[in-house]
Amino acid sequence: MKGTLGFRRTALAGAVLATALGGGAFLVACGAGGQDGGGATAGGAARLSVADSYIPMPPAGGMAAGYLTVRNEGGEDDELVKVSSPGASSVTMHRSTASTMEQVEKLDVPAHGALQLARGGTHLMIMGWQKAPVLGDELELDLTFTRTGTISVKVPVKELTYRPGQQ
Ligand SMILES: [Cu+2]
Repeated sequence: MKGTLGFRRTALAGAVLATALGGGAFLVACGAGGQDGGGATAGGAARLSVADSYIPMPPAGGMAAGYLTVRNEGGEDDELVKVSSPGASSVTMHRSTASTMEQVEKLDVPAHGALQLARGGTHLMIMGWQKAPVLGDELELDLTFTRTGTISVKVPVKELTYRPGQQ
């Protein structure tokens, strides 16, 4: 009798434990799914995404600036080494200094950090538009990174005074 009761308790405890473990495994699976399948390399390779991209409407026939943020959620640095566009003959990377701006060959995208191209700082210079841009147009930019390869984004042409986060 005593032995049988003891066995039942053990079996019950086992069933509870199995349920708890099952729930835990389910949560882990959900977490991995939210990372776009990148869970296996978490903390390893660079994982890039582009946000807040825009081009302030340039004066007629003039050169345009391009701004965007490249986030790196991975554990490895990357660097932007080339930008091109099927809709413009020249896209270069510029860094603003106190009085002028200079072209740069590459821009760092630090691990667990971001590369920010913003007004008054680093930016893209877009020249030779195939078709004069109008508000609401989107220009494809192909961003090439040392490790990640090329990411293509459609960048909207906004009014001259536009800033991300306001409409
Ligand atoms: Cu410039």
